[in-house]
Amino acid sequence: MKRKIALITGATSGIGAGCARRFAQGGYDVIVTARRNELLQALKTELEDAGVRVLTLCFDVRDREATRQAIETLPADWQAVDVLVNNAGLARGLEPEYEGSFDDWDEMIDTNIKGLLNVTRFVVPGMVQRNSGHIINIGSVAGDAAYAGGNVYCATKSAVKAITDGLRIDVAHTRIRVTNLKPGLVETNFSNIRFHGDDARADKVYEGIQPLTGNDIADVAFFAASAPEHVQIAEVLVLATHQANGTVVHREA
Ligand code: NDP
Ligand code: 8X3
Repeated sequence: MKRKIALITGATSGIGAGCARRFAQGGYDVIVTARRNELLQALKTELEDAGVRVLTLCFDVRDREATRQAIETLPADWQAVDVLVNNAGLARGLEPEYEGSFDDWDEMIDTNIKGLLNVTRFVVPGMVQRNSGHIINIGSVAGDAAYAGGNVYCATKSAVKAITDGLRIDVAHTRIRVTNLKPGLVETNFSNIRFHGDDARADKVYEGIQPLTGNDIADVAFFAASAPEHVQIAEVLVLATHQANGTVVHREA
């Protein structure tokens, strides 16, 4: 039987790296993408040592032409992507909207919205042609409601919800499934990036609570992909046990 192929964006860290490992462990060949090639190569070596077929694609999802080039020139035996995990993304800053950085806003909008759309636009036509596939977009609890300082990041994740719902409508006549997977607090490089390398501030985000891990989210993504073909897990919110929503977190002293 032909092995399935999963393409995971943002696979050099956190949730994306977890997904690469989980799908690989679950019998998929994996296409791993991100901008940091040395980390992609290390992941490739690790997974290949475990007997997995791996293809690396180094590109920035904000660069539409590079994205097109990477996906349209996939080797023939890698073209039939079964699962796309649109994970590459980031938050920048936590300032009030009236003091936000234009550069931070552009980076979030260009990556989380336009980048996700770029990858979708080049991968999904093949799925439609094959009448088969699964797109798992990594949204967020932040897309459910704004929180203090979340403004533009929350807006990008609300956009992921609308884009995911829209795609699900547009492929309803096919066998393609579309999932919005919305994590809460996951300890990855997310907060280090959000606070521009202020690691002490990043650590505080996860103080007093056991956060989720990238592997926890990967397990849910793999579960959604493994559901029977007639079952479409359309949306799933995954929170740490002591997190109730985007603003209510119980922290132990
Ligand atoms: P990490 O910072 O650990 O990982 C982000 C990944 O995205 C990296 O592999 C990075 O790779 C990649 N990436 C970022 N920008 C680009 C780009 N322009 N082009 C290609 N790849 C890019 O964070 P997480 O794992 O936490 O984040 C993954 C996703 O999960 C994001 O969409 C985030 O919004 C979402 N999320 C995270 C939560 C959390 O609490 N951590 C909660 C809810 C959602 P590289 O730098 O090598 O390009
Ligand atoms: C990441 C979760 O709550 O830090 O999307 O925005 S949160």
